[in-house]
Amino acid sequence: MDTDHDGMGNRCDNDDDGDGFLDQEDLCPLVPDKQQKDKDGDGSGDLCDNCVSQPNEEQQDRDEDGVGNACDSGNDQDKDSVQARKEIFSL
Ligand SMILES: [Ca+2]
Ligand SMILES: [Ca+2]
Ligand SMILES: [Ca+2]
Ligand SMILES: [Ca+2]
Repeated sequence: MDTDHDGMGNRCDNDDDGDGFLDQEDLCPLVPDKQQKDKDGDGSGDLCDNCVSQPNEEQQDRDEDGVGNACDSGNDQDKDSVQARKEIFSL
């Protein structure tokens, strides 16, 4: 893996995404994110936070649909990333 293609593999590159923020202080170590915005202040940057407006430090996502448990209605059973409530409305 060499996310930023700078010739240094992620294992020895201390800035994996090449955005100028070292991994340790980068809110999204694998997403180039020069803004480093973290609206909910949970330590995950907006660009990689699976619940941008809900503080969820763990970023847990039980059903792996890309929507964190903290803001997941839990109804995306077909895993197409559209929550069931919206899918019902769109029928
Ligand atoms: Ca970085
Ligand atoms: Ca956040
Ligand atoms: Ca969050
Ligand atoms: Ca989820």
